[in-house]
Amino acid sequence: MAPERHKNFIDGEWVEPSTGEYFENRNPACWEERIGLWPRSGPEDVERAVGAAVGAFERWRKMPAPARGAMIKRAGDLLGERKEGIARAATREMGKILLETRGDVQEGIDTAYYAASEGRRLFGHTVPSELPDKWAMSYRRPIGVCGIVTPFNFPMAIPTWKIFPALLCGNTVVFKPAADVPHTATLLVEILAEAGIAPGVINLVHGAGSEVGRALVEHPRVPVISFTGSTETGRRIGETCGRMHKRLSLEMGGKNAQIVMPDADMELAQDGVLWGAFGTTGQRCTATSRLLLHQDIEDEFLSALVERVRRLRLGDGLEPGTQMGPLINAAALEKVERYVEIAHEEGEILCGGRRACDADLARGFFFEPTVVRGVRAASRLATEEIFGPVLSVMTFRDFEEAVRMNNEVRYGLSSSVYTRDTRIAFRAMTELDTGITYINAPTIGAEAHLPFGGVKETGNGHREGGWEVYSFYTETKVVYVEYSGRLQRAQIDNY
Ligand code: UN1
Repeated sequence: MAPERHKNFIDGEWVEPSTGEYFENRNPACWEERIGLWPRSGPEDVERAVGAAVGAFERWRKMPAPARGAMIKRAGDLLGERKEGIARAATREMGKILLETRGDVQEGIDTAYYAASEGRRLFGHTVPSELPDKWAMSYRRPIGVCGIVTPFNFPMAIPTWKIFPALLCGNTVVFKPAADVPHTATLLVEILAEAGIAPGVINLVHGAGSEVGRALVEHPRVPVISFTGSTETGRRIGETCGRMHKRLSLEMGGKNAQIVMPDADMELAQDGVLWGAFGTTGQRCTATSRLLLHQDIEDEFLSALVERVRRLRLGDGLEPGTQMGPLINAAALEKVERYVEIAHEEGEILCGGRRACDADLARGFFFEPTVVRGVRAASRLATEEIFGPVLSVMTFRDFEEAVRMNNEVRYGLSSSVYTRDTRIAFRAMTELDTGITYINAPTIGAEAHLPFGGVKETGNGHREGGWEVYSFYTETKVVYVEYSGRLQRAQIDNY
């Protein structure tokens, strides 16, 4: 049977791409399994989508924010009703286990309900004027069309982190999902349309980053871009947005470390690193890719850990009992293989280190969970983002050295420390140079209602999630109201 052809969503209609071209979406756990065909769109499709979004903006921005919120609440309800089906579709196209894709959809539901309630806040300030009979206040206005460009690893959570707040604030959206996960994106946009969002307010254009993403970023009528993905792509987007004076939120790479102090609960720290390093097959920007162990506990900790890593069950994420799915595609697998070659030179591979090649697993992009010991702090393994199930282990003498090692990479998303010492915990909170620090918990697992983002080359100063993202999607407008009936000159007449 020929795989089903899917469409773009522009101005409230499901439409074929102007190019007439399609790409195939396949299951990374079993590459011969074809899921469907999605549009390989071109700049003309972006042009139409942006035109629709510009047209819809004037009406959408005038709808009261609580009414916009009610529609987003409805989208959250529909996500809840279809959670299982969406989670299955997501696992099938991107590989992570069902438990995780259910969590991914749940993050979308939580984000919807938070956004809906924000429709009844979107606070401005009322501030005393320095002059009599005069009021001063601020309120938040939408900006316009937002270009949303998202990665494969959280095919529901990340798009909703961006799209729901953008819409709630009164902006319209053109959404370009990663080409590895077009199905989940389609299911999300179907829900938004069903929730009553008017034509043109949400538009979906499938295709390649180099074509669709680029046309969107370079479009003069798209004043806001939000991107999650690699630091290299983010840098190029940043150059364009800088030149064009666009507002840009970047969420990029990580090289997150878990630090284990000698007084820690060792089993808890092992639970943490297993989940942090091998959850989502290591394909989270928050993944634990460095394990920093106090030198006194290294041998004991690693022998227990490696035994548990060896027992991790690889397989199709839809099968109950699977603990780790495949990598997303052939390019990801090759990248991991290249890093493991380096690992042979830069450290000692304690387990894993090769493609999983038993008959079933050989049909997909499976790589054995890998632990590398004796990695030098300045080596490529210790400093570059791998985005796969490869954990580099290093040791430190004291907490000061652990902090230095944590902070010396160019990224700064997430960090974690396991200790029972309150003093160390508080020092970690203040001294670790990352956007998020976990005490006695792994580097992954950020909650949807708190600001999410990193420092240094991980981001550009913005945060997603929580209350902060609403500042990103609005402009502050200040209003002064005079009722003294005379000219009062600020800074001159007040004293
Ligand atoms: C990402 O890795 O790209 O904190 C996002 C977490 C998730 C989000 C991760 N809630 O692990």
